Amino acid sequence: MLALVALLLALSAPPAHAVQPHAGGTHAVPIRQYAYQPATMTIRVGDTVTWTNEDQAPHDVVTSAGPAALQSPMLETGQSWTYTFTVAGTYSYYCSIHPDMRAQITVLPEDTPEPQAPQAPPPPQIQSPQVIATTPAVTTETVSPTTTVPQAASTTTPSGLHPMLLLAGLVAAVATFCLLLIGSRPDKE
Ligand code: CU1
Repeated sequence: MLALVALLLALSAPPAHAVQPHAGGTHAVPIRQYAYQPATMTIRVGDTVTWTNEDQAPHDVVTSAGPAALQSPMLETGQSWTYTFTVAGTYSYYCSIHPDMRAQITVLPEDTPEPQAPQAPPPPQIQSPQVIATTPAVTTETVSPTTTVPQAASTTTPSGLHPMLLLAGLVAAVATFCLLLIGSRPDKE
């Protein structure tokens, strides 16, 4: 069981890192068949992107819009160009030789806690079932006292008879004792 849990944790951890590109991370964008792959990607400030031309035709990377201007040299087959994004924002770029080749990179601020947002909702969802779970428990406890109340009433009724019987027995015992005393005195006189 522990091994299974450890395996699940180990398997779930790497995707979380893949979703959140850490600052200073590296990303590869191959240029294949007149297309940047992937055409859209989201990274963080401080991340580095490397474009590599895998086509026979030359390509480059030129921004058409964005907070900073990018202009790569012409990349021949097998050549690559690396750029480190320092300004957050959305960058649209294209190939100056093939303007139909378009792609986009969204650069998030470094301190944006993206994976913590989906993690925050689960705790309140867990807490609300716990509150609901305690509420029925209280109601079941309140039901059980009502059933014990008639039991207590029925037990008090027979227990109330016992003192009466004890009193009657005591009275009878005292009476017989007194009668014995009275009866013994005239014999001596
Ligand atoms: Cu091109």
